[in-house]
Parts: sequence; structure tokens; C-alpha cells
Amino acid sequence: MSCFNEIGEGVIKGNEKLVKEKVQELIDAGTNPLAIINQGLMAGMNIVGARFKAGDMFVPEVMMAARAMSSGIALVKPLINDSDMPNAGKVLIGTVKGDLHDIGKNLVAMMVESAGFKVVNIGIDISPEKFAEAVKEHTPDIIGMSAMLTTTMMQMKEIIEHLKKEGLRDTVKIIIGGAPVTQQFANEIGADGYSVDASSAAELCKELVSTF
Ligand code: B12
Repeated sequence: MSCFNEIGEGVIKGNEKLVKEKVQELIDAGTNPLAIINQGLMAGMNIVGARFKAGDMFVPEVMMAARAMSSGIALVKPLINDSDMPNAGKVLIGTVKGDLHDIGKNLVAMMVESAGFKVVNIGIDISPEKFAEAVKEHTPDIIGMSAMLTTTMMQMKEIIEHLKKEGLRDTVKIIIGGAPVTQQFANEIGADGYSVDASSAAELCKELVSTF
């Protein structure tokens, strides 16, 4: 098995130790750092995304895979100019006001990051005002909002309305998700997209930045 494949397998198995070892081996051998990311780490994460979507992998395993991938990226990153890092765009993500659920949102953040986006994760219980401030501060391409309660999902509408009021709505694409949220709800509140899980969220982000 090539070292790239071993790194990919390490990511899929969530084996942080193996990933670090093999990435270091390639770095020491003078391998192009971007090749380590693209042919090793990301290749593994792409398979994780597909398996998660197919129901062949579950949340804890995906989180371990994402952690293993991040540990590899951390080794390679200092060797790459910031401008050369794979950068698909910037995604700002948070859980809406009144809602403290963050497991799914963090998983989305990890998968989107693994797909090459820079992710700014602003946490839980985020009010429309805080979302707007974060948009001004970070100028993301996409905003992701998460809600897990039927009582908090209406906050998403409030956030969109507030962004309109602040003149920020058209500067970003807005995607939403969480257990009670549907495509129909996304259409109703004027979001640009909805996805059911973390790997389709990463696909959706790629699709949306290509339409800018
Ligand atoms: C864990 C959990 C908690 C934990 C949260 C811990 C944490 N750090 O997140 C704790 C114990 C704190 C909690 C509290 C409460 N919870 Co709770 N909780 C859950 C539970 C069991 C699992 C949620 C979860 O993490 N799932 C796993 C993740 C991976 O899945 P996910 O969140 O759906 O995320 C995926 C997708 O939805 C999507 N996605 C998520 N966000 C986003 C964002 C974007 C942009 C995109 C594109 C996609 C996307 O991708 C994710 C990954 O694939 C659910 C039940 C359930 N089965 O959903 C109840 C549940 C959500 N909770 C519920 C309730 C009622 C509560 C409480 C009100 C309970 C209480 N009486 O105190 C409080 C509310 C606290 C608050 N203000 O938020 C209800 C909600 C009912 C409703 N329809 O409103 C549920 C459905 C349980 C139930 N059947 O009654 N909860």
C-alpha cells in the first residue's frame, strides 16, 4: 500500500497516531505537502463522507476521522503558504439563539473544513445581532445555521430578516440544517440551501460557492 493510501486508511479508521506517523514520513521524504493533503488526507475524508451518507459509518467514527485528519493537516500546514492551502471559501457556522445543541453543527463544521473550506465556528445560542456582527467581522461566503428544536427553528427566519435589515443578506449564501428543519422550511424563509447531514452539507457548500 502506498503511503498516501495508508494515510487515507488512517483517516477512515480515525487512527490519529498512524496518520501523524505516515504524514511525518512523507514530510521527511520531501513529499509535496499539498499532495499529502489532497491524495492522502482529503482522499480518506471523501470516503468517510460517502460512507456516512450511506449509513455505513456513524457520528463517533466520523468525528474520530475528522480529528485524525486535522492532526495530519496540523503537521503539513506550517510547510504551506497560506495562499496555497486548499481554500474553497469561508463558512461561518453557529447554532441559533435559544438552542444549545452543537454535536451536529460541529460535525458539519468538521466535514466542511475537511472539504477545504475555512470554517469560523461561532458556537451556540447565537442571536440575529451576533450573526450579523460575525458576518461583518469575518466576511464569509456562506453562513450555516443549525437548530434542533421546533421552538428555535423560527430564529433562522429572524436571522435572515436581521441580515436583510443590516444590508448583509446579499453578501452571503445561507444554508440551514438540524433535525426539525426541511427543504420546504428553507424555501419558506428564503435560505439558499438545506441539507440533511454533514457530508451533504459539504457538497452543498461546494455547489453554492461555484454559483457566485
Ligand atoms: C444530544 C441531545 C441533547 C443534548 C445536547 C448536547 C450538545 N452538546 O449538543 C442536551 C442534553 C444538552 C439536550 C438538551 C435539550 N434537548 Co435535546 N437532544 C439531543 C439528541 C438526543 C441528539 C441530538 C444530536 O446531537 N444528534 C446527532 C447529530 C449528529 O445529529 P443532528 O444534530 O441532527 O445533526 C445532523 C443534521 O441535523 C445536520 N445538521 C445539523 N446542523 C446543521 C447545520 C447546517 C447548516 C446543515 C447544512 C446541516 C446541519 O447535519 C448533522 C450531522 O449529520 C436529540 C434527539 C435526536 N435523536 O435528534 C434531542 C432533541 C433534539 N432534544 C430535544 C429537547 C426537547 C431538548 C430539551 C428542550 C430538553 C429539556 N427539556 O431540557 C433541551 C434543550 C436545550 C436547549 N435550549 O437547546 C428534542 C427536540 C424536540 C423538538 N422537536 O423540538 C429532541 C429531538 C429529543 C426528543 N425526541 O424529544 N439535548
